[in-house]
Amino acid sequence: MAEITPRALAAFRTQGYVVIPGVLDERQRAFGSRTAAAMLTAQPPAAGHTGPYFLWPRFGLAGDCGHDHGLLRFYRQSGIAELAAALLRPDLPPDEPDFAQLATTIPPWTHRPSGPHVDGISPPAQAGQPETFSVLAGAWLTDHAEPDRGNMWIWPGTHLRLGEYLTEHGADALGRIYPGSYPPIDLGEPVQATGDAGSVLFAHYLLAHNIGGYDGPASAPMRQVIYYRLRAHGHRVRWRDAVARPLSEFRGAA
Ligand SMILES: O=C(O)CCC(=O)C(=O)O
Ligand SMILES: [Fe+2]
Repeated sequence: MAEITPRALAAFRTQGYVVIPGVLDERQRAFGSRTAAAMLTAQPPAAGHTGPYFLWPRFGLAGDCGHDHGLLRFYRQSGIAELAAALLRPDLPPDEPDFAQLATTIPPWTHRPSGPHVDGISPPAQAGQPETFSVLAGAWLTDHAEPDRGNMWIWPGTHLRLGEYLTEHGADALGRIYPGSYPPIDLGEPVQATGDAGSVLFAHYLLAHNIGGYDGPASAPMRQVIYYRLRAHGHRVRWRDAVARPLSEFRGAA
């Protein structure tokens, strides 16, 4: 069974992300893929669309027919909650998410991100409390072993540098950046997250990241990831402290 080793925790703390292999077994992956396929049939991308295509299901109360959303059931079966809890402090387990993101990338899409973004920033006109969270969990339904197959781009270590910036400028500086952008800190060089299908990527909320290109033929399978944006219990009231002290919600000395 997949677990968070001390080495994985150390990587998450210093790099801001870690890929845990072998989290989803065949049955769980098949269930995730069936659920994704049904969602894409109900809300398909436009004919001929290439590049990213995202769906954002909200879970709410059990649906009209009394069933929970498939992606909530997938979350409960996948073991992601237990792994996230092993990254987070024992007294701050993740709350169950109330929405998910089905992220797909349809080839060919030769694209290189010009820079990163931070999630959950609304347009300045509606600026208010940013939709911060603790950790992004991405369940890879498809293979990410090779780069340039829609893999997420990541700027390692930026979660710590952005935390320093927010300590200096105040946590509310987050709400003043433009959506789809990132505060002016030293980014360093990006990497692409790679690993096999069935892996789960955990990325710190503050980590600089962006959507990557898919340099493959139109006949190649679309890339599929299910993302959950997880909040450690009580994060909403603690968010200013959580972003100014980026490791304070996680295991190990903050
Ligand atoms: O496509 C991806 O893996 C990244 C998506 C992303 O960063 C976002 O939707 O906020
Ligand atoms: Fe993002």
